[in-house]
Amino acid sequence: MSLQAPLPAATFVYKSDPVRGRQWAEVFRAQAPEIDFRIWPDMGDPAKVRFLAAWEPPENISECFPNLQVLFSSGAGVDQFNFAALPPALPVVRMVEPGIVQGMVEYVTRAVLDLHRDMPQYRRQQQRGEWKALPVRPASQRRIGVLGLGSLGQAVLQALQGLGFACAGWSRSQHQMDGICCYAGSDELPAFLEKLDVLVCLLPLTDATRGFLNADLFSRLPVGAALVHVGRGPQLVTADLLAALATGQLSEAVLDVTDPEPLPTAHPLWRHPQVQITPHIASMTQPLSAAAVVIDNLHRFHAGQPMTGLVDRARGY
Ligand code: NDP
Ligand code: OXD
Repeated sequence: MSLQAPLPAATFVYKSDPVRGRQWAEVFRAQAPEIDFRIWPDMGDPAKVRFLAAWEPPENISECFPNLQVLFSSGAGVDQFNFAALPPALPVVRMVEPGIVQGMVEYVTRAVLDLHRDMPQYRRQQQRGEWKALPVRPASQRRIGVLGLGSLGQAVLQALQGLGFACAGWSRSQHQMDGICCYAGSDELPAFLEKLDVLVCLLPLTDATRGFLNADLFSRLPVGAALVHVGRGPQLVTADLLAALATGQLSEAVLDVTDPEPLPTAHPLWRHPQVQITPHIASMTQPLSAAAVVIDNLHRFHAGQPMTGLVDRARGY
């Protein structure tokens, strides 16, 4: 039960997966009963809708909801929003919640351990019926770098550091993390890349990161490095990845995101022996923890405090 003062009465519309929406509704009923929580297309009187949580908002958002005060993304990313179509002053909030963080930590940790313990080679050896041991390298000698030191990148690095890996991170602005080498900006990118065995991408998709994982970047990694891509498909230049795998510049790629999604059945990535593909499932918003975070943000909004995950629309994330 919430000990906070009740929120002002308002309508909140949820426009995303309705099954998960019903779990959000339960949390709102328990923690914010003063909010009229509705699942799209049920929106009641559109003039009363003050808050919208959506993966894809309606195109004519201002006409649909003339009095909207906050747009929440139902996921961590906001690249699916057409910012140009949103009222300029409308606050946009991305999803920062413990469930999505835990899912990403699990996915990336599994991928890094799989690469670290040479599982792709052993799977190929098994197909050939080949019994051959490879040297076991201690985690402390395996260098893992994460692009993006946001809510997900930092949690992933902390988990990998806990397993004993040598960890580094790169972001736009300078960060400090205990025991982790933090690099910032394009000037420090080459120094970050040149020491890595595994590169993990957890950048948001913006104009600055579209096509970021390309031949030039791959050439700055040590020969034989591996890629784990969990950001967004359009950040990766697929032809450059295939070329880097062909020359041995990259040894393996684990891709949870592709361009396009779904990846067409005939696409060469599906059958590439050094590529693992999952269908954009690295992490998912967990309804119960997400709804609680959004209710907390409604309290912050009404108290004039900064909301968790508020997007800087000029930066695009
Ligand atoms: P955050 O907004 O919290 O963090 C983004 C990080 O990226 C920040 O550290 C930021 O730097 C850095 N960054 C952004 N642009 C640049 C740039 N041009 N150059 C260098 N660094 C940059 O995001 P989250 O950690 O919450 O999420 C990251 C992304 O993960 C999401 O946007 C989404 O695309 C993806 N994702 C994928 C999922 C999946 O299932 N595959 C699930 C959830 C998310 P700074 O700190 O300096 O601002
Ligand atoms: C997200 C995602 O951004 O699932 O939440 O990719």
